[in-house]
Amino acid sequence: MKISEIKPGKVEFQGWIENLRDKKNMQFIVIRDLSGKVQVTVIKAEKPEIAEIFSKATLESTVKIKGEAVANEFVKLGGIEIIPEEVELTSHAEALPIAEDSSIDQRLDYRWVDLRSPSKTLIFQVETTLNQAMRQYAIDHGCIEIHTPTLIGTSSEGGADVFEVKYFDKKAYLIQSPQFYKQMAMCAGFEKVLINTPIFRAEKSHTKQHATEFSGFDIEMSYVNGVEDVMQFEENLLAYAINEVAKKHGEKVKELLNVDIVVPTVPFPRITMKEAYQILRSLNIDIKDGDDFSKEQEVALCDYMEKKNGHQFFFVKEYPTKVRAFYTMAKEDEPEYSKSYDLYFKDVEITSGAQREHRPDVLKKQIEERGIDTTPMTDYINFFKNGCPPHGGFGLGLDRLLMLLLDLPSLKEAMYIFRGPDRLNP
Ligand code: AMO
Repeated sequence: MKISEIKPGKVEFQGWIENLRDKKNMQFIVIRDLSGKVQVTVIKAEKPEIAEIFSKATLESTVKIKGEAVANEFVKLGGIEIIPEEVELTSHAEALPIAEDSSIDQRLDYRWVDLRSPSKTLIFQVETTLNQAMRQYAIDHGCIEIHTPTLIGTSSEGGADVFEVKYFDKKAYLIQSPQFYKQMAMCAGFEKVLINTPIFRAEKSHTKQHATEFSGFDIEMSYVNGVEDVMQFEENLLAYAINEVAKKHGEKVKELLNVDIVVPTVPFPRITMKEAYQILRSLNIDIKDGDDFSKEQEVALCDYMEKKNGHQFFFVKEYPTKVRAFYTMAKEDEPEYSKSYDLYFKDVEITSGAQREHRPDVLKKQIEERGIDTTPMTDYINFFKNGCPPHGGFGLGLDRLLMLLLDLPSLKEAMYIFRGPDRLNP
């Protein structure tokens, strides 16, 4: 049974030795599992063989206990104590290699110990609910969930930040995005898809929001009339999922992490890139038309938008075509700007989205214009030669969303196991 289910009567449970006080005549042991803690009381004269086991046990060893739970108003932990009848030590713990005040990098070396606390477990309970609710919303709104490979024969986003792997006698790459596969699903008539997949980026960035491997949540949808359809889908999905997190974990998150989960109202504020340029210039920040944001410009814009709208999210849409990936559709009336967007949460970009160029001849031209060799892209371009509806979608970084939702200092805390330029272990 779980410790939280213990009531007076016969009990059998397992857990970790969290605390052990070995007195002259008695032992008081606190046992913990994920659901709670309970005190075990041993009267040495009555149970010498059990007292012997506990006298040799170390903190954080695990035990299996059979016994009698009895009410005792003097016991602080729930007014119940366990009088053990049988005790088996199921593992022995060596002295712990880290403490609460160890640095994050020391803690990551011993992540299995670092994670042993209710506030850390809560992060992953929140992630479970968040991801499940996002999937649920997508499935309820017509998405088919597809499982796509992480090995690919060509770089899927352009750019240099791709990991190369040996693939028998050829080269393969780890996906930087499931972009090609989700677009292929539109060519296959799937209409709407959802993908949860690991994503790899060979970026030597040491920031709070960069990892070399992270969890992507991707959506692609057909028959769109523009990027607005995609943005609406995303804002509704996020509002739904964050509301589910608030309902299920809001109180615990406040208690253990001192964070308020704010359920965002829809629609999220939106600005165009041209408006963003004007805002930045009004703040005396120099930015030229056609430029992408620097990190400082992003932070200044996020700060301005949050103060102006009292909303933690906002979209920036219609980026200059040249700063976006080759698959992005340009605006018909103004081709130097594109049908694209990014979504910001607090001060970080959490999503890129766009309507895609689905006409194979235009797509090929766009790839060439960016100086990318079209030969390895042949299969990708071929997807669109047998009919393909107008479509768009987005890619969201689940780890970034979780980090920001819980105000965690970096992805190192938000990811179960962090992968960065200097970290491949454990
Ligand atoms: P983009 O490259 O913007 O777009 O990536 C989408 C989202 O992935 C997250 N992200 C990261 N998270 C952690 N560490 C990183 N190094 C990292 N890089 C990106 C961010 C980002 O917004 N194919 C397009 C999406 C699309 O258009 O559908 C793409 O990959 O949250």
